[in-house]
Amino acid sequence: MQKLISILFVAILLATSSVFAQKKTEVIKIKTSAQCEMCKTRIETAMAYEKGIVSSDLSLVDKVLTVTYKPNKTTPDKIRKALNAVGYDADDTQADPKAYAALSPCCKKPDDPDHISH
Ligand SMILES: [Cu+2]
Repeated sequence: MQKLISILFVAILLATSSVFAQKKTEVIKIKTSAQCEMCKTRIETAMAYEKGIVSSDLSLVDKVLTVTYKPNKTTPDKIRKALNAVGYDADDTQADPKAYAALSPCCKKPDDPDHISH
């Protein structure tokens, strides 16, 4: 009986450690169509609510979003789709037209006639 308990104990330990091993994170960089500080807040807030995303940071210098995520919970494709859903292009994927139309003029792309700079 004692032996059985210790075998079970080891099995549980192994199971838990494999769960921890899966918590490893990965980092991707996504080129976005973000323009300003408002975009940065909007994007980083949206990312904070996305499943599997640990953290995100948008650089307004090169408009690149750096995302730390759990590869067992989400994928780069899902992250790009989440960006599209709030109105931004992400690498080669296009912004959702309705979400883009709802953006403030300063957040629209510079080549858009609706774009107004701050
Ligand atoms: Cu903006």
